[in-house]
Amino acid sequence: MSMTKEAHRAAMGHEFLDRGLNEVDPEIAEAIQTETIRQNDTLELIASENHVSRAVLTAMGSVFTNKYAEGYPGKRYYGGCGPTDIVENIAIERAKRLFGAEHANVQPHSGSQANMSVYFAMLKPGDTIMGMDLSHGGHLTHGHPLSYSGRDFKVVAYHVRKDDELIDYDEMEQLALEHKPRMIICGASAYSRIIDFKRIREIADRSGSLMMADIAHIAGLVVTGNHPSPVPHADFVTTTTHKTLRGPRSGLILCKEQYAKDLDRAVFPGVQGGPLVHIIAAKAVAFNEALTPEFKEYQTQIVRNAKALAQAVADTGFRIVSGGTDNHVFMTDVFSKGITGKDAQNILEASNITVNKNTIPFDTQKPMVASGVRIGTPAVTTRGLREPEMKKIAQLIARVLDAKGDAAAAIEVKKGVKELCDQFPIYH
Ligand code: DSN
Repeated sequence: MSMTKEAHRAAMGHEFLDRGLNEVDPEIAEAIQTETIRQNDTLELIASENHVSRAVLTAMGSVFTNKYAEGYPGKRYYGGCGPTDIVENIAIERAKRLFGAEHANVQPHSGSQANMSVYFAMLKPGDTIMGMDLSHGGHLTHGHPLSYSGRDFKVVAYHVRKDDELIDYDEMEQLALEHKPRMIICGASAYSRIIDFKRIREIADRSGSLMMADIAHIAGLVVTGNHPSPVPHADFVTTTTHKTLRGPRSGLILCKEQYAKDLDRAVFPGVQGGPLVHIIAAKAVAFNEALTPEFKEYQTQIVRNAKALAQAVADTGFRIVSGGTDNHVFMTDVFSKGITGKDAQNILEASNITVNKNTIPFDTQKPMVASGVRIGTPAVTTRGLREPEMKKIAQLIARVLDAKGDAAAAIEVKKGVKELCDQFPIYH
């Protein structure tokens, strides 16, 4: 006797397809719920984090996760890519419009893979590259010895000046003329001042170097005119899409048309296999959000908040690296009050304020200890906090750090954080 269609589907565990997460996997469902509560009850000051819209979350959780689509729109190695092509073409067009770029590749899974793809397209192992020293604010993938970028290439690092903690463009120029790097990499993960992309282009022209700007941190500021754009100057611009840009956790590359073919080949099949179509869909949604006037106001408020918070933290007696900020982030030298970055991070976390420890230029502590904490305003600005709340946050930070995290202070500050968070919920 043959099985009914329903019995056969049940025997294959087919009903799993339609069951909810709570039922199928309560452990993971509970962890997601706990994380949702943690985010709601936390002042998120990690400069590289943000809270995406429900629309972005929906696209990320869509059935496009089921699709293989190696190749590019109109040139795929798989059938059934019609809707995928629509999504990828929309994402490309929006990215080009948003940044004013000649060519966009929306397939990189992350910032690290975006950078790797540019190197793969233009460099050979053994070539010389020049990037900003990690401990001065650069990024692992800009030539740090522990990253692929430091393993495959000869690396020359430039720095900030000791006196004002600003990028030393004179040193950059002198090193570039001396070492003639194939590529100069600029952009930072812990630098609070405007980056002079025009000057870097001039240096690259003098040393015969390509120029790559990694704007992962400041992409949102760039597209809204809150930071000068590198697009007219750089041969390649890379970015993540989840920081100030407030999209899904992913990457993006922009370049001049002349490099388009080499770049696309480097991303796929050079560095990656099948693209994450659900994430590309979410990137398209985020780019659309970033094209609105509200996004410009949001980015402007991020900067206002960062300036207000840096000033208010300085008013409590902490030294701010370079004396303040022009963007979304600032580095607080907590060791100026005898606390290590590591201890400060832990003390603040116990009161539901999240930051990350970070080395500061010319740090005397090891990276895992560090003298600083990096503080950024993209996430708290998303949930609606403004300048008056920045003053409150600074007072909460100072209260618990000055008390070295003693129990009474921790409880009091946690209560203050909860009050602020309750006034500004993330998702209703
Ligand atoms: N981009 C780094 C950050 O700024 O947090 C992580 O790689």
